[in-house]
Amino acid sequence: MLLEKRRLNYDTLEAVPFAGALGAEIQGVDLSKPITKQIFIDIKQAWLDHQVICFRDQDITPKQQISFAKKIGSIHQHPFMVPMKDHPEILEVIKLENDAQNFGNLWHTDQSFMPNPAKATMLYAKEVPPYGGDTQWSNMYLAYEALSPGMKDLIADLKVENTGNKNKTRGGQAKKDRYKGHSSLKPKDPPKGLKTTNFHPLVRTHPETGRKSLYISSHTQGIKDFAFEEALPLISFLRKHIQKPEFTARFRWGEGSLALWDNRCVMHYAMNDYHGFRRIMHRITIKGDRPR
Ligand SMILES: O=C(O)CCC(=O)C(=O)O
Ligand SMILES: [Fe+2]
Repeated sequence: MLLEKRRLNYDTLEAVPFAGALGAEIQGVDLSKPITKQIFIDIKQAWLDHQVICFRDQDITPKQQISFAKKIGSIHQHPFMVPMKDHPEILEVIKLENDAQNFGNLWHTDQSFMPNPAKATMLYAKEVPPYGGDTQWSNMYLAYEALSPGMKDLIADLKVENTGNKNKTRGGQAKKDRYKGHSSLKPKDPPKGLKTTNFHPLVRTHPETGRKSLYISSHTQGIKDFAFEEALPLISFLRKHIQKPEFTARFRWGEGSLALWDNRCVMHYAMNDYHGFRRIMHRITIKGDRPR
């Protein structure tokens, strides 16, 4: 696998990659200070270049986080989860000492079951465990490019069926039941009439970079015009393929770390390996377009 040489220097900041596949730590930016036009241009470009950007030791208020997020796009509200009372734009992702489950413990891309899935997710660490609780991402440009020409041809025009609830590949369990007994994740019924199963291209083209990537996640439960038994082996193969370590990066959080990832070209996975400790994150998702 040949990785592209990545850009490290921008006019107002530096990007220090933390893995070969994707991900860079941004140095030289204080998010509690006004973000000038040029700083934002550089942040945006570094994000598109590295797919995931992380900032360390930031001290920002919920209002500052919201206004930073709004520079990327308008805020996306989670259809199944109850947001923060005082800041409905923010979802608190919490795992307490005695919770068994965490949120996002599957390879997925946010809201890929919606007609317009979230384009970006911003996670800001308020409290982190002394060890564990890392987030992993996988680069879907690389995962696509690594496929054989035959497989690329085979999947070129396929549409995946993504669902946010009662996924057939995971035993059909409802989200509400999955999070039952979890003291800190607050699922709610989605708004009436909301369609939470949608079809999207399995190979999508990024609207800003023009690059092709795979779009497959834990929400995928079928392929358009395929029988379930026919689709399952292909879905299973691709799910395994996207987890190849060479496509991935892993971030060790500190209090005050902030990560911004591009849901259009990366999958992510929240590690559940810190039992007995608490982890509290402030999460904002940004609205996206319909994948093409
Ligand atoms: O907590 C994390 O590391 C990520 C959780 C997740 O999947 C998300 O916030 O979308
Ligand atoms: Fe997620």
